[in-house]
Amino acid sequence: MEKVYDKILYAKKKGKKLLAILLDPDKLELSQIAEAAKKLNNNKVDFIFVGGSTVKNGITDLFVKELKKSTIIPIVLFPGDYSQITKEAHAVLFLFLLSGRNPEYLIEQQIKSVPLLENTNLEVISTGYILIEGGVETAVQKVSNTQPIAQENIKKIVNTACAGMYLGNKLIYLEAGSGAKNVVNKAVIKEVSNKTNIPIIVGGGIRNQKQLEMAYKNGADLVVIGTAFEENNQVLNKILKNESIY
Ligand code: 1GP
Repeated sequence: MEKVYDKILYAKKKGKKLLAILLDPDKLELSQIAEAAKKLNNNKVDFIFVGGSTVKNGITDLFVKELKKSTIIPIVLFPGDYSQITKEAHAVLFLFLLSGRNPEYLIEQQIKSVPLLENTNLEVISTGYILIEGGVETAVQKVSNTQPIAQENIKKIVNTACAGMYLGNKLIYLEAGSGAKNVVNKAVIKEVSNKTNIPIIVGGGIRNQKQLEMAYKNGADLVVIGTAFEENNQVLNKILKNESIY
């Protein structure tokens, strides 16, 4: 299978925009996976992200195994905790919570994940993860015990993203948080995109075609949708056909 990061880099070079759907093993039953996968297979989904803030130990492994029975879309772990790492997936976003000042999410989790990464073929993709104020207190904020950066503080967001790039991150993830009321705004995406040269992921609160287009237009290379798909898995047909969701 083509490497996930190569696909992202190639798409960026060609100006092709990518879409990932986030499935949270805590919210989707094993028995619902096949049905959900069918919806993803029928639409233009480039990656399936799997992860959540509070997934119980061992569930992700079963979840990804089940998912692979129903799809050939590459599965990328987006772990809220190192215990969610499973060799069953194709790649893992190796996350650094750069907006926070909690050493647990800056280096401890990464060290704890090493034994789980050994003897796997997982593609490990270093990702600078920046939590941005999305209008509601999000699960990431609670679990990581860190504060998001205000949307208005563009300079700080840009400097944080650039620091991640200089540290060697291969991706920057601008995250408004799952279920965010306000998506990451265009000025933020645009500035980060202007000042960095690595692919940018944008997620959190995206529910319609307009928001998707806004993110792409301002420099997002990959957009992640979770909650809107969970709430209504017809959402993809509608988003891609430019119909409003609600
Ligand atoms: C959350 O960016 C993802 O980590 C997706 O957010 O669930 O709000 O789509 P939503």
